[in-house]
Order: sequence, then C-alpha cells, then structure tokens
Amino acid sequence: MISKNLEKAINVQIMNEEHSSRIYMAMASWCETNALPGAAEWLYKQSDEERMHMLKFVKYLNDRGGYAILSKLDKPTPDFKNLHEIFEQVLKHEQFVTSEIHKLYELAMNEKDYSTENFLQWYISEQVEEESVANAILDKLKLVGNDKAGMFHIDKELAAQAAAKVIDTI
Ligand code: OFO
Repeated sequence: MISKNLEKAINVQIMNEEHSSRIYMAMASWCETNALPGAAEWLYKQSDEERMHMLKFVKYLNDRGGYAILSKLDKPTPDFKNLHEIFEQVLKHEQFVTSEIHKLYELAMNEKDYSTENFLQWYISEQVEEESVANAILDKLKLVGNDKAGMFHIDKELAAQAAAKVIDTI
C-alpha cells in the first residue's frame, strides 16, 4: 500500500502530466493555424504522449491502493511569437517536469518504497530523451533563424519525426 505522502505527490504529478498534454495541444493548434503542419503533428503527438504519461501514473497509483484524482488546470497560453519561442518553452517545461520527477524519486527513496522507485525509473529515462530531443530541435531552429527555406525544411523533419514516433501503451 502506498503512503499518503506519496499518493499526494503522485496526484500532483498526474496534474503536471495532464497540464503538459494541454500545453502541447495549445502549441500544436497555434502551429496548425500558422502554416507549420509538421510542427503541429509533432506537438499533437507529444500531447498524446503526455496523456499516456498521466494515465500510467493514474493506473499505478490505483494499483498500489491509492486513489488517483484529477485537478483543476490553468489555461495554457494561446499566444506564441514563433516556433523558436515554442521550443524554448517545450524545453523549459520538460526541465521543470524532470525536476518534479526527481523530487518524487527522492521521496520514494526516503520512504524506502522500492516499487515506486522502480516505477519512476521509466520516467527518469524518458525525461533524458525528451530534453535531448527538444534541445536538438532548438539548436536547428537557432541555426536557421528567420530563413523561410530552412524553416520549411525543419517543419518537414518534424512531420517525419511525428510519423515515426510510436506512443507506448500501458
Ligand atoms: Fe514530457 O513529461 Fe511527461 O513525464
């Protein structure tokens, strides 16, 4: 049976993951209406993936005798300047999620909850991957700057990445 302390902390993380899903959907919608269809696909996929991250926590918490509950969420911003700003925000957000996952892991360690530690390992690896992917895209965006042909090319590449991405199921 999971402790009340960890139950509370995992419910906060469920909120973070759902919020991530909505933030990325808002970004996808902006891209879709600003001639960036590849980036839109990439972000819609990312939004789906975050929902899966949330669901994984929900199932885990309920399986361990806790109770997963959903929270009220802030409205994601609909206003962006460009794709560069979007990916800066993606990276910043993923860095925030990484620190939240690390805090959760520390809590599980302090409580000697080995099952939760083991469960969180997957998220720790996932965050390394997500930060690295966001960083790589941001580097390319910095390189092309305002060049329209370069931006067209990046958008195509994001479409290919989105098409190749397989979202785990739980
Ligand atoms: Fe991209 O963050 Fe979920 O875990």
